[in-house]
This record gives sequence, C-alpha cells and structure tokens, in this order.
Amino acid sequence: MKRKWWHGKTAYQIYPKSFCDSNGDGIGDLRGVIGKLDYLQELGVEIVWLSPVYCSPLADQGYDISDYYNIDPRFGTMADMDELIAEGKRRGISIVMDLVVNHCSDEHEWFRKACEDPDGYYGQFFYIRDWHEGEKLPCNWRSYFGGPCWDLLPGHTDKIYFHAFHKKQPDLNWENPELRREVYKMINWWLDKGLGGFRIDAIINIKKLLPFQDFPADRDDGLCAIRRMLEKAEGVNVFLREMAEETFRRYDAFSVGEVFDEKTGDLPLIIGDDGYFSSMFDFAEHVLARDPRGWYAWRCPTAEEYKAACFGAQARSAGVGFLSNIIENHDEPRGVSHYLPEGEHSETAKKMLGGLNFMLRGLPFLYQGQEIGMENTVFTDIAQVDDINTLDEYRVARRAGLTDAEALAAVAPFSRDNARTPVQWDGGPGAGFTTGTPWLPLNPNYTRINLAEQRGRADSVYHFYRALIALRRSETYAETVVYGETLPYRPEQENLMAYYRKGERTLLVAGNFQKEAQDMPLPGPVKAVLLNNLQELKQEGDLVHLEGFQFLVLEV
Ligand code: TEU
Ligand code: CA
Repeated sequence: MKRKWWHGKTAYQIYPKSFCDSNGDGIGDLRGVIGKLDYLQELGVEIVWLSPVYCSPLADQGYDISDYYNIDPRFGTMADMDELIAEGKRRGISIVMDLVVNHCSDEHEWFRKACEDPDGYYGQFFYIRDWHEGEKLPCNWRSYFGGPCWDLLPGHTDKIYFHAFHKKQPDLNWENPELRREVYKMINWWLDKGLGGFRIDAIINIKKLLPFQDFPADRDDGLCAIRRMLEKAEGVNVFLREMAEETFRRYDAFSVGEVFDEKTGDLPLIIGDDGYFSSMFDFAEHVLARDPRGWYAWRCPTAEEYKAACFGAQARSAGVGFLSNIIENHDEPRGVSHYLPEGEHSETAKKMLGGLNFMLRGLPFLYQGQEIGMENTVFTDIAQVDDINTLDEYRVARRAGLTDAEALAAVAPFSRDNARTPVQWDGGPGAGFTTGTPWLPLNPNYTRINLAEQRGRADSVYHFYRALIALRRSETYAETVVYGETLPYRPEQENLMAYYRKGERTLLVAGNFQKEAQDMPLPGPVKAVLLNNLQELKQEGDLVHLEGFQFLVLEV
C-alpha cells in the first residue's frame, strides 16, 4: 500500500451549529471553532471535518446549499473561514469541508433559474419531467425523508422534479457534463484556498437508474426504498473517477466518502492506492439491526453483532485501503447509548467502546463530544424534535399503529438530534456553548458530563481519548497502530472483542463487552501494558481476569 500523508492522523468531526457559539445567538459558528483550535490541538487531532457552513436555508441543517461559494452569515464570513484554514495549518490541523453535490437547495440560483425556464440551460441541471394531475409518477421511489421522490416544480402545475432527500433538496443531474464542470470548478476553488479536502455527502446517490422505473412496493404507501435502484444503477464509478481526476488528485487532497450501498468488489476502486477517495466511512456497524419497516422496528445491536461487523469490515479492507472508523456522527445516535448494553454508561464502558473502535486499522474519526462520552438526550414531547428525519419516522410509527407516546419512545433512540445537542464545555449556564439560548436544548446531563470537569481529572474519558491519540502518534508504536494488520483473537469467546494489530510489533487489543467479569487466556508473555481503562491488571499465569468493560492494549 502506498503511504499517504494523512494515514497516521486522527480526524474529528465538527457539527458547527452545535459546537461553539461566539456571539450569543444560540448558534455555533466559525469564530467559535477558531476559538477551540488550541483545544483540538491539545486533544491531538490533525484533521477536522466541518459539516456544512455554506449559505443555506437550513431545511436539512446546511445539507441544502444555496450558495457553494459563500459562508452562511449565521456561521460567519469568508474571512473567518480563511482564518480558520490558516490558523488550523499553524497548528498542524487540516480543515476539511463537507461536499454536498448530490443535491443543492431549492433556493440555489440554479434551481430558481430552472423553475423560470425548465427547458433552458439550468433545467438540465436537475431531473424535471412533464406530469399531469392524476398521472403516475416516473418512479415509485421513497425519498429518504419520506414520501415520493417527486414534487411539483415551483411555479408549475404540469412539471415535477426529483429529490432523493427533502423536497427542498432537488437532485443535481450528474448526467449533464455542464453540471459536472460547475461542481469540479467549485471544488478546485476551495482547494486553491488551501482547504485540506472534503467529506463527500451521500455520493452513491449521484447515479440514478435511468429511465426512472418502479420496483415492488415495500410499505403500504406504495413506494419502495431508494436502495432498490442503487443496487441496479450502474456507472457511478465513471463519475467518481472523473471527479477524482479533475479535482482531489491534482492537489493530493484528503477525501472521505459517505458511501452506503457500494457494490461488492468496488472497495479497491473507491479506497485502493489509486482510489477515487482517500477513505470512506465504515457503516457496517451502523446499519446493524435496522428494519425496512422504519425506525420504530429497529433495535440496538448486541456486542457479538458489533464485533462481527467490525471484523468483517477489517477483513474486507485489509491490504486494500483505509476505512474511516466511527462510533457516531451527526446522523446517528451517540455511540455509547447505541452500542453499550442498556443502562451501562459508566466511564469504563465508554472508554472500552471508544478504544475498541479507535484501535481498528483505518482512520479514526471522533465526533464532537465523543471525547467526553456525551450520551443520547431525552425527549418528552415530539415538539422538542427538530430533525426532519425523526419527524418523518415518527409519522411512520404512528401510521403503523403506535400511540403518540409509543412512537416517540420508539424513534427517540435513533434520532439524529441525539448527536446534535450542543457540546458540553462546562457545567455553567449554556454549558459554555452559548451565553444565549441554544438552538437545540442542551442535554440536561451537562452539569455532570462536561469538558471542564474531565480536563481536570486524569482518569476521565477525555484523558483516555488523549492517550489513544498519543499512542497512535507515538514514535514506538505508530507504525503498528497505523499500518499493522488486524487479526481477530478468540472471536468465538462471547462478549470478548479482542484483536491483534501486527506490524513492527504485536499489540493485543481486548475489551470485555459486558458488565460481568470474564477471563481471557494470553497468547504469550505481556511485554508492556500500553492502555488500561482500570487501575489494575489481574493476571494469573497465562490468564487475564477482565473486569466488566475492562479494556486493554497490551504489547505481546
Ligand atoms: O446522509 C446521507 C444518508 O444516506 C442519510 O439518509 C442517512 O442515512 C440518514 O441521515 C440517517 O438517518 C447525508 C448527511 O450526512 C445527512 O445529514 C443529510 O441529511 C443527507 O446526506 C442529505 O444531504
Ligand atoms: Ca453564533
């Protein structure tokens, strides 16, 4: 495998709206991020991905962009962005932005012009079709946020347009070379500014199965999951290769794809030595225990399911490239609430989960607040929910016959708002996030779980993450932690997740994924204990007695 400049780094995702508010309007902003760069450096991260800060009506919190060349005034100015890039660089931190080009906002100039003249130049930037009241739609795909993918084109009664996500997110027509040229021009404009690269949103969706066609309905709304068409659509690789050649490769930029539903065998094309992207997220764990009927039928995965998914992904990417490993992001519940057994939220358990994920081969991404063990929030009323995805799934649950209270209880554990509550910097009013009223209520546990408290306590979750990052960067172990192969250790031992990282040295990473103690036989003498989330290591001959949720990194 070719060595790349970003391989040994640790990345960190910022959801700007909820990170740090510098001016008291309750909305996080770029000056807030700039003010925390020293903190990020102290933590040890070297790549920072910002969720979208471009101009946007915020129908989907910035994933609906109305101007790719400007910063939304709620987040700051272009001068702030330039300063952030420069100040990041001074601290060895590359700034990565979100690239949302499957769709734009219905308030983008391109879409406005397409509405004015659907048969003109910009009409070709979208998927617009003739349609008359009572007629069948071109296809029965269900948009990700509910309802058909088609809506009336604003200002028209006989034309409709396609949107895979919200109706305020019209899909861009990648079949049109003029559109693609505009996208590449924009990407290069940002890279010329010194941006480190991009996280690429929902990218597999850019290739549609054409002509539009129906699939058998999978719910009583008569629609089918959009994944059906993704399975059948061929040719996304042609677009991805062209984009890589026209943009990222010219700058040796970092790129990480949000890739769901890629075709089996495509991994080397996507993240191999000359892949379209530097890396892509491993979502194998995140889609566990989901149910096509909707969130109300989902559950949380077990330790055994989690372990199997991680090992599967490690095996698929071995010798191919680097997956990006996460336990959570802005679309997911908090990892500690989702993957740890119900009610098990001790700091010990949080460190175990974080450690097991962090030590996998690939690029570790932390999501803001993960480093202090932030948890899912509590909802007592659906009116407290902001996220459009959750609101839709709530309706789905109600239609399936759940009462209001049951529907709320069923969807709350999966709500995207869980990860979007403001970062808990300290235990004071506004949690150090804002001096005003936060746009989304704080998780009430901020008085107990916050950075100020953890920074001053050596055995906190925060200092444990710092130690993980330091190990990844250490002179002695970096080579093994970054490039060593992953080999499952005793995968058959239930609720033990253990693996070797074998490179220059041999490390054994082990987590007791349950509250009960259990013994783990050792493969040989322990040369060094590199990390332990408890005070003690109870060893008897070649047996380690693991306490509940104990986590170890041993050199063997
Ligand atoms: O998410 C893409 C995606 O596939 C979503 O449907 C995701 O599965 C869902 O949000 C999980 O509940 C990206 C962004 O990460 C997300 O925030 C945006 O809403 C979406 O694209 C549209 O841009
Ligand atoms: Ca603000």
